[in-house]
Amino acid sequence: MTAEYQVHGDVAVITLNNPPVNGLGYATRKAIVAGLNRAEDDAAVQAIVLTGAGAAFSGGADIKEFGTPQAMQQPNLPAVIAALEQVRKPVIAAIHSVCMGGGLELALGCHYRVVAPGCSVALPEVKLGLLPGAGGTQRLPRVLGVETALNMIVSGEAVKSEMLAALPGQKLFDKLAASPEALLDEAMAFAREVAAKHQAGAPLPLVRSLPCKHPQGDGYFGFARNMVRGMAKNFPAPLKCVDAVEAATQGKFEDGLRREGELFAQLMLTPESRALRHLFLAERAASKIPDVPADTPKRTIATVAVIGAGTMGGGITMNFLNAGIPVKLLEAKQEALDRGVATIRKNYEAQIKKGKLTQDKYEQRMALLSTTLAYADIANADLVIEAVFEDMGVKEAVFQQLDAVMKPGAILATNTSTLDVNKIAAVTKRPQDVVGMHFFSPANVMKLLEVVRGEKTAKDVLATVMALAKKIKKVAVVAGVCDGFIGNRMIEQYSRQAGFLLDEGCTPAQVDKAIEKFGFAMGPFRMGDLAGNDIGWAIRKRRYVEKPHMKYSKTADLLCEMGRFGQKTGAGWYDYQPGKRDAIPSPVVEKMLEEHRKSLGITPRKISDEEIVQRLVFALVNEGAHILEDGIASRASDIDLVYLMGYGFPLHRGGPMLYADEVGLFNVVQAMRRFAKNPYDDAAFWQPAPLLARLADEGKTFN
Ligand code: T1G
Repeated sequence: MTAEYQVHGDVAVITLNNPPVNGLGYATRKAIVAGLNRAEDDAAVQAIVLTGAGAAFSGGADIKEFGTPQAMQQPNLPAVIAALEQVRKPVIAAIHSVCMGGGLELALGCHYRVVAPGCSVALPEVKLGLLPGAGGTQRLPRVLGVETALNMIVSGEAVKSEMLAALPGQKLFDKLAASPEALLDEAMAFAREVAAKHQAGAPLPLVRSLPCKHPQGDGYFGFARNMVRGMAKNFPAPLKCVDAVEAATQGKFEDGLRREGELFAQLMLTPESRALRHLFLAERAASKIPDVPADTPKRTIATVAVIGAGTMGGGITMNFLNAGIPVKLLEAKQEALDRGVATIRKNYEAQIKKGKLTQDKYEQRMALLSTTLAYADIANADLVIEAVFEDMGVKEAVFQQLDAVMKPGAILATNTSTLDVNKIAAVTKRPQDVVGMHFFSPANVMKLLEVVRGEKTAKDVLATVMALAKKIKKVAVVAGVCDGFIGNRMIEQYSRQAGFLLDEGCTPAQVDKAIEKFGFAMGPFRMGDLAGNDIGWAIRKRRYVEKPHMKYSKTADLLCEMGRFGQKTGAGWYDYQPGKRDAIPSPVVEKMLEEHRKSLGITPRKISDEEIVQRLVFALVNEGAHILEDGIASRASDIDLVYLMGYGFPLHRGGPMLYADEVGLFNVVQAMRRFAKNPYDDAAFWQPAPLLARLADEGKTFN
């Protein structure tokens, strides 16, 4: 059942029951209306209570239903809310835990609302690239006032019920229950009270009948638009939220409702909304590992050890301290340890200065940190994460020591960014306990965590690490073992294309500007100068040995041979003034490129921004398709998540694989056929991955 109906004396109770969060899918909407009609027809029923079973009153419209015929199948949500308002007996919403989106709009259609404390109340549609499409932009301002309502609608952020109930003059909640446990009884008692009043002829209160005005309407909404325009870059929804709420203050309720409906329909069709809805579902899908059941028992992770107090080790450590998990940090030398701890302190102190951390929280976290130079001291940690120098020999030596000292059942994780986790596991007697936890720098900031599954990694180790990732607020994506896992394997092809574009006539600035206009925060050359061009240089040197057939532009090596490692050496692809980060096109680099092209006999040509973007992005798409075929990622949305969360792919485009779907895989393959004809490019690479060719041929999509 998706909504249960029970009568307690003279009160009918309709309980939404559509786990996990009582999403208002078609069947649930029908069941609500059926319950209302049944209560209307039952003379013994004097009042109706509407509530939710389980973990939510309602998490809103069923996001999984969007884009399917059921989403607008009558009764759609506005119709259910209209039915609520037409019931001639008092309907009381009994709200607890989560009341969001369409769930709050449903409650606003009731005559009264009783809420439990601790309930998260929100209209988060803007986070999906939408706006409340079932009257929320018209009703919420009528019960909370225009400014409070607009802030909630434009931010999409949740507010606790007791906060809202305490707002002077608020009409959202008629009663704040003593506790979640007391909610239903208090709601039923309240229902009986109001039933008596209405039997005596008092009219049923409707939110839609409340006035909605703002004393300085034009000025306020003009100001609101300016504020929103600044923060809504690339996303149309926030500004339309302002339009919809403004419409609520300008005329009849029905007119405002119609305006809201128009704006909602427009947003539902935008690629930005599709991207954000894709991201919402992708984040949740990523936590599911096809062959690891959700109820796989997890190991307890009460204490963590980190090997290596460098930039990565320090950042990794902070994630666990922030989650209240004690960490023992191990280094080979005291001064390295002291440096690492000092860096952690500095990071926290910077957060305190910005008001993002309180002094006592800082002290609590630092109290969870201990340090040591002896492996014996970390033997009892439940998880140890190695974050030492990116060299196989060094890592194997560390894992041999870990294998010797760590207690049975400890999880041994490596933070390697590209090395073979199976080889690392093979130096231990417990490969089933070895897993990759690839954090992204800065590890205490970047949300992405690639969980690298070795051939022998045990299922409970995976389940444990995925749950732990959620606890330390990371977005975890499982990757198989290959060179570069998911993200670094893809950026390798992206970087190769960037190099070829220089060979053929582009300047670094032209490539960066084109891809930054597409939406990347930073193009490949500015990024190289920031991260350090020597890092890529070291990886390429390894690849030249491992993959002698792979074609690369020589430009990046020529740059490094000039000692131009980027900002850290004051010059890279760009020139930099001392102490400044502004990237200045460099005549030295320009000259190097001209000489390099001459040496290759290449006559530079004008390359369009469109070709630059297609070659960089479709290189990601094609490699992503290979990654899917190789089973390194289990779904296209995981690849999108990696690139959105770890590599700065523009959020409003939903990731490389969704972007390819939006462009149309047929068009992607057509472009690749053109690139394959370019003698200075890598024709072999531009052969579409078989999966991509098949999907394009069948008119299908990745997602
Ligand atoms: N529809 C469908 N499934 C949903 C859902 C929803 N609205 N919300 C959550 N789920 C699923 C989610 O996919 C996951 O499923 C499980 O619930 C647990 O989610 C007309 C059009 C409610 C605060 O934007 O913010 O109403 O992975 O891991 O951390 O104006 O989910 O187990 O299969 O996030 O406890 C507006 C979105 C919709 C709320 C719970 N509502 N959800 O957080 O669990 S648009 C939202 C959330 C709308 C109307 C418009 C959170 C949560 P699975 P979870 P959680």
